[in-house]
Amino acid sequence: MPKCFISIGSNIDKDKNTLISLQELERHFGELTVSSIYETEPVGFIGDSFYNLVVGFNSELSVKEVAKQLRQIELDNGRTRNSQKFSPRTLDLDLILYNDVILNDGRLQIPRDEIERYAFVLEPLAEIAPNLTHPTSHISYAKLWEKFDKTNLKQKRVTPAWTR
Ligand code: PH2
Ligand code: MG
Repeated sequence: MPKCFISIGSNIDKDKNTLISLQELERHFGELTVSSIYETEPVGFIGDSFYNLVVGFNSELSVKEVAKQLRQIELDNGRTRNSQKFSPRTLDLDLILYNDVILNDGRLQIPRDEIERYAFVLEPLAEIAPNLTHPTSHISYAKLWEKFDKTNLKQKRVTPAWTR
């Protein structure tokens, strides 16, 4: 079964929205592999800190169907489609990997370039899938994270009360 990885981000009501996103993802897709939660400084704008994490699951659904369900979960949880990429968000669910599929059709980009660009995606991904290799660079996520420039890194693992 194809293996999917989703990057989760929230910086509005982040405790509530992160918890709901995990419940909803499990309801839609079944058993999840869940990374630690990272509290991260917003990248690209000034504002409240985010919770970021990555989850993995197996699904028989197509790439497009998975992406569609993610959009629906976002909308159900108060996400308004703001054209601004760098703005606060209640819940952002990005399909970052679908097996080794490489796709770029203007709407969907897989693998998302954010994997290699942003610590808030790469560190949680490397935590749950260290030995998996990136579909185009063929480098493992553990290695990519090891090589990542961590100067000025502004994120830390946290354990919100609802995870305990
Ligand atoms: N998402 C963005 C822009 N900036 N910064 C952090 N820390 N975490 C995010 O998830 C994030 C961001 C666009 O989706
Ligand atoms: Mg995003």
